[in-house]
Amino acid sequence: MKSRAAIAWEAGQPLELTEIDVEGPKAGEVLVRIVATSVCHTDAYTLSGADPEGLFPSVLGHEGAGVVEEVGEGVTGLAPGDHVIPLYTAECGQCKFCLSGKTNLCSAVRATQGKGLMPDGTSRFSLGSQPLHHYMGCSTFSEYTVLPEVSLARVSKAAPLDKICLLGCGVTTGIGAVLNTARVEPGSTVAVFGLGAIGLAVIQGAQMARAGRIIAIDVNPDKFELARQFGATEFVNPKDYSDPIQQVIVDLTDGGVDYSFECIGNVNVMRSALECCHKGWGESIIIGVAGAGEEIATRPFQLVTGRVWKGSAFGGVKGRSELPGYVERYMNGELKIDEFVTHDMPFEQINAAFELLHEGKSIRSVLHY
Ligand code: NAD
Ligand code: AHE
Ligand code: ZN
Repeated sequence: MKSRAAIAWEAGQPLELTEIDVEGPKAGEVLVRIVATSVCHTDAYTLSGADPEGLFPSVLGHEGAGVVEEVGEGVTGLAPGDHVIPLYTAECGQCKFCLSGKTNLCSAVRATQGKGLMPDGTSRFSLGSQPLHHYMGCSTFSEYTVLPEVSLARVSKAAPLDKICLLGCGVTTGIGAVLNTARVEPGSTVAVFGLGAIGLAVIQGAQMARAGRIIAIDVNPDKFELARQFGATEFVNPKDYSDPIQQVIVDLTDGGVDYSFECIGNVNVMRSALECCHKGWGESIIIGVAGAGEEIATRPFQLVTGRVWKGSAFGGVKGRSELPGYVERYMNGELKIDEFVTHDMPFEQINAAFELLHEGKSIRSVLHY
């Protein structure tokens, strides 16, 4: 079938809007009509050429929501008409990872996903004779996309797809990093580096966890007002200080924070986020994604003296079993999503959505097909 899509032909170039060919679902696969998708910084990171797994040409996009159109042979858990959120972290429920009870990282489709292919090693996307790569197992920048059944969470039909698409990545990642990865306790002092969708979702999670102080840090002061609305209690622009930012935070907090979160993808800030943690117990969670070849560093003494460095992927959330509950909490008014949507636009304006993100003018732009 034909599908409206945006193709990433090469690193650093705008996406090309065109009509591509999408093959129907094979065994264990599902054809989904994406109704809305947003642009996450990770899409921009891969398009920039910094992603060691980045492949071109490809159909990017991983923060979307849609409706099942057709299921392949052997698919039993989904049917046409179901509302779904694509998952870049699948949940098969059967692999060593899923059975461990220790992680949300599932191994069922991850190897082929990283190669831009479906589990059988082929692509469902093409333009003429040119095959196109899938991206993060989702490719939500095509109106019609094909995913493995294990990469789809079935959610309530009552929820607006143009809002819950943000649960496909940003909102869930930030909240989950607080509640699952860090397990922030009531009364804790929390520092959040970077106030895009991920950082704001961390702030929301910290408020849900009843943190005592939530320190919001960004070099763009335009981000502070929304951070305040999400529950941040203090605001720090590193540009206002001559001291290193870790020293500024340590001075503000009588020796350091209980938890810090890096939501930027900057390895220097990752170090600062670790080093602003309190001696003996402070934990720093890396959420930001850094470019090929970049590495983190600190003095081992920082860890010897009790600080802990952790990372979090999709907030430690198991998508098929837990995302329906996130959707319910949104519908019950227990979880904010609408506030992240700073722009709504037709899918055709996708390159403008990337520009707004780069310019720091948007939190999330939702694209409507
Ligand atoms: P974003 O671009 O919307 O937000 C980043 C924020 O960081 C901006 O507000 C920017 O002003 C700020 N910033 C930049 N440099 C800074 C500095 N030196 N000090 C303080 N603030 C600084 O991005 P986003 O969509 O919120 O994504 C944030 C990061 O999280 C990206 O690296 C993205 O790839 C990553 N991410 C990871 C996961 C995961 O599962 N681990 C999921 C989603 C996104
Ligand atoms: N491809 C990159 C890694 C990118 C990365 O870390 N991705 C996050 C999700 S970012 C969503 O916006 C993730 O979940 N990682 C775990 C995984 O299995 O990919 C690289 O460095 O190779
Ligand atoms: Zn993302």
